[in-house]
Amino acid sequence: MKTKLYVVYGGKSVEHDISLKTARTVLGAVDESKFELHPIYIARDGRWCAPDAQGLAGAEAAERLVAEPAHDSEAASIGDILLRKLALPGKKVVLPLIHGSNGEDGTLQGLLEMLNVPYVGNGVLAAALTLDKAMSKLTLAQAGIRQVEHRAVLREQWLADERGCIAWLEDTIGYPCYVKPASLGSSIGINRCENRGELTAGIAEALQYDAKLVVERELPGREIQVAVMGNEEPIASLPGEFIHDNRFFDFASKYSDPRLQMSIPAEIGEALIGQVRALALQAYRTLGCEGLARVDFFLDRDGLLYLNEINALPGFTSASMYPVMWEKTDGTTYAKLIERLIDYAFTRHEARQSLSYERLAPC
Ligand code: G1L
Repeated sequence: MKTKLYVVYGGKSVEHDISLKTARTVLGAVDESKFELHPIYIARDGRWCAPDAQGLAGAEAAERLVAEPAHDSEAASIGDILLRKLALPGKKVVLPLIHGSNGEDGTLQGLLEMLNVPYVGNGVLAAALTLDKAMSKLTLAQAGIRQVEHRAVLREQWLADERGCIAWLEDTIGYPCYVKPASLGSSIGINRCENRGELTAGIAEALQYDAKLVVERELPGREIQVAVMGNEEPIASLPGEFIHDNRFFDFASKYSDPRLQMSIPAEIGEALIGQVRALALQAYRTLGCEGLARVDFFLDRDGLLYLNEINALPGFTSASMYPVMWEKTDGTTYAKLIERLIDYAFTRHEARQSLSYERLAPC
């Protein structure tokens, strides 16, 4: 019997369109002789839609849901849809392809835990931690992992004392720096600032996306990334590097700029390759990641590695760094990668089932 694969995509997020594109690619790639596809679309207004688009192939069904979101019963709640869908008999797994509040910040994972359904990717704690750059940096610092100098700023703090905030950031971080909303994945709301005017404008912009932001000192150097997957014994890919002339690229160019070249393995020498893979695994374990994550580093001119961030929701089209790194590391194709991630979802779920919820007699 085929495994039912519930792909949740869209979402009340500025990354809605990226999620759609990702879902299209995923649904078009999975082997339909092994999986029965069930798209679940979350519209921009947060409503959930999952009519039975029977007879349509996965990617087509996904398109139909986007084009006619009202197709579903009027006000289907998340709980209604999940309960109705997930009550179907048979082996099932959820693939959450969404970003942001009410999606991959741990809330959807919590709902799925309570429903006792296996799902791909990180659990509640790691999803919540990795979605908040300030919290993940704190946790990684505690583990002694080298990171770029940074400060977190809360909206209340900014509104109460703009001048004080600026003075503090100039003292501790300086220019050039980057301002980033604490919780977004792609380059949305991120700005490079070279002076007080740009920093003030950058903070105002980032605060439109999140009530918390981080300001990071710029570190001149190379950007190295490692793909990690697995649960208790995660494995790390060969490192990859983005080769680009301008150091920082905006949202549009990040997703479409053909000048952006990937180099895998990154040409950094055997010793650094070993170091960066080990560090990626250490960071993954520190944040309690499960399933997958992409770990991003800076390599400075002295050959020192700095952790930049852990992305538990990496770009995931067939041309994205994460899948391509695996392909170059061990030949795993895009479709096979999805199957491997689904296998990790099942093994984690099984391991959870064997936990004891009774007090055991001491042995
Ligand atoms: F399902 C996986 F593998 F866990 C997974 C889930 C989500 C991989 C990659 C992503 N990425 C995204 O959802 C996205 C942030 C690229 C779309 Cl919004």
